[in-house]
This record gives sequence, C-alpha cells and structure tokens, in this order.
Amino acid sequence: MNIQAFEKPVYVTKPFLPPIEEYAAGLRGIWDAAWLTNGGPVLERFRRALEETLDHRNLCLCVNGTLALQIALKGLRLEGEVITTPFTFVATAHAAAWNGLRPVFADIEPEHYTLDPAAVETAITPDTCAILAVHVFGHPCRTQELADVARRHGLKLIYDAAHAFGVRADGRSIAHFGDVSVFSFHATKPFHSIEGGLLAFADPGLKETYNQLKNFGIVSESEIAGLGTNAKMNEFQALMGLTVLPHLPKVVAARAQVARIYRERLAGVPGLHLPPPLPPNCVPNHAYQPVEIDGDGAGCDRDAAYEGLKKYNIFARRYFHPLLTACAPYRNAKISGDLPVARRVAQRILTLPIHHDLAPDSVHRICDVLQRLLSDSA
Ligand code: T4K
Repeated sequence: MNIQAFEKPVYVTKPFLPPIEEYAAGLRGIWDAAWLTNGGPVLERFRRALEETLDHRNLCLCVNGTLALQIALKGLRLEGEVITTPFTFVATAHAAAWNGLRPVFADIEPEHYTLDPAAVETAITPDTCAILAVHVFGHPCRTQELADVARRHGLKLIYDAAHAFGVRADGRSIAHFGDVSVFSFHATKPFHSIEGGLLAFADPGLKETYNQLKNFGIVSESEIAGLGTNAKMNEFQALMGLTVLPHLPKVVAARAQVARIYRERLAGVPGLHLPPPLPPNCVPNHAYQPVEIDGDGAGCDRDAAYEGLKKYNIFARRYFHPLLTACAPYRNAKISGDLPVARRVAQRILTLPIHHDLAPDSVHRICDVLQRLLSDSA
C-alpha cells in the first residue's frame, strides 16, 4: 500500500479557536471599558464562569501555568525538599527550584505514568515539606494514596494539573484534590486562554495570599504586604478563555473520537503499548495520546518511529524525554532509588497528534504510517 505524506504538517496538537465573531464581540466591551489588565471585568466574569464549571469557590487566575505553580508553592511558605516526578515538563521542577526548594525525584507508576505513592513514601526525609505530583497527560494521580501519605507525614500535597482541565475523578473536578491544584491554559491545551494559569486551593484563607502574590504583594495604594511578582492575567486572555469555555465539551468529544480510533487501530500492534483507559470513576480530557514503543518488540525503536513519522509530515513529540534528572539544572538533584519505570517510559514514550480538528481519515493515515514503520524495520 502506498501511503501519502500529509500535504501540511500534522502537529501534536492544534489550538482550538472559537468563531472569530465571538471573540470580536467581546473585544468591543474591552474597548468601551478601556480596561486592559490588573483585575478587569472580563477577568472577573471568567473567574465566575470557572467557579461554576469546576464547582469550586477558591480560584485565582494567573498569566500562565508556570507562574501559577511558582506562587502556589510560595503561598504555602514551604522550605526544604519537595518530592516530585522526573517524568514531566520542566516547569514542574523549575517552579520548586525557583522558590529555593529542592526537588527530589521519585519513580512513577507504569500504567498512567503518575508519581508512585510507594516511591514517594520511600523518598520522605525529615527535610521533606511537600509532594508535587503531576496529572501527567491528564491521567489523574493516585489521589487517595497520595493524600494518605501526605496526611501521615504532615506534608502539603500540590497537584500540577497543567494537563488536566476538564478531567473528573470520583464525581468531581480534579481541581478538588490536594491543597492546591494548578492548571495551564496554554494554547496547546484542550482548554486555553492563549496563555494562562489557574490555582484552585482548599483553604479559602489562601485567596488573599495568592491575589497579593500575583500582584507585586500589593494590598492597597499605600501598603505592600510582602514579596510578590507580576502574574496577572490580562483581559484579552480572559476573553479568549471565556469564549473557548462553552466549546470545551465539543473539543473534548472530538479528541475522544481521535483517541478511540488510535485505540482500535493500535491495540495489539507488536511492539506498541497503549496505556489502559482511565478507571471508570474518571472522566478524561484526551489532552495527549501517549503510546510506548518497545524497540525489542517492534524492531524499530521510538526514535526511529519519531523520525520516520516526520518524513510523512507528522510531528509527534517525545513528551517527556529526556527525564528531568537528565536535564542540566537537575543533573545533581537528589534521586530516590533508580527510577526504573521512569527511565523505561522516557525511552519508549511517543505522544501522537491529537486535537479537535484531526479528521478520522487522518488518524487512520497516521496509524497506517506507524504500523508501516514498526513492521518495515522489523
Ligand atoms: N506543568 C506541566 C506538566 C506542563 O506540561 C506545563 C506546560 C506547565 C506546567 C507550564 O504551563 P505554562 O506555563 O506553559 O502555562 C508546550 C507548551 O508550551 C507548554 O505549555 C506545555 N506544558 C508543554 C508540554 O508543551 P513545547 O515547547 O513543546 O511547545 P511547542 O511550541 O513546541 O508546541 C507544540 C506543538 O503545538 C507545535 O509543534 C505546534 C503546535 N502549536 C503550538 C502553538 C504554541 C500550534 O499549532 N499553535 C500554537 O500556537 O511546550
């Protein structure tokens, strides 16, 4: 069978853009109000819409997910070691290090690649102050077990939920787990505000803290309460978020269809492993489509498949390779154990294109190419 390369590049994701008239209609209000940033009316409307969507009253919007993570940790007044995963985007560890905290890397579990609660427990020392777990690819962490570990050892539990907006577990939004959850609304996410971040926190007393931290520590014109930064979301970002939000169910449904085709086509392909579906108590958002490629089983390793796809104009990504422990800022960081699962997954992981605008025949063509690559080289 002759498989044609795609005419245009197929990227790992594509931002959803609402009908331009919907965004333009909102711009009129921003022009009329002449209020562009610093806690404007559109931001307030966006926050209220998110309160409804997440059924959560303790929210703080930020300019991006990285600064949101940084102030999430800062607001908890942590000191010492933070146990986290090496299998994540570098912003997770940077947020801890930027706060003067020492990341300690523990292993992940093999099914959905989230921080392994048993590995966390082993990594705890008298210097440990918190667990920073990641709902990687939108896969919910083992929240009950992590909560038990955190409670038993008196640790704060923070979730980097950058990938997980729209995910639900045990009948509620994933925003309700841990002390603080931090979402990214970056353009590459199923839900976005161009750039953006959101903190959802259990303690309502943190609301003032976070609002000050994101706004230079300002309390009033004449009072600065403490250290702060500029992490404010502007009105144009808020308007994008507000305009995209009603479209999210449709976006996730389209992604679910893509995921369904991948699962049907790729299950059972020699050398290719799909993570199992999420447990029945979870609602996914299909933010990413990870697969593992086992060089031994396929005769073609992950990197050859990644390069081979490019020849067909398909730009998969190797999220999250290399492990953070192999990245310059963390090469000398503390590692708990040998990280066998994380090391294996990082060698095998490939995230395939998935987005709302990927037509079924395109997904089939990507599967054709992948199968060809995996069998040709065998
Ligand atoms: N924690 C975790 C676990 C995270 O994954 C992230 C971010 C954060 C924290 C921090 O959140 P933010 O501060 O970003 O809000 C991308 C994103 O920039 C980043 O948000 C995301 N995680 C990370 C996993 O992926 P890159 O460097 O891989 O992005 P880039 O520019 O290569 O984009 C990926 C593909 O998306 C491109 O090949 C094409 C497509 N694309 C991208 C953009 C920006 C478009 O088609 N249109 C676009 O506008 O980091």
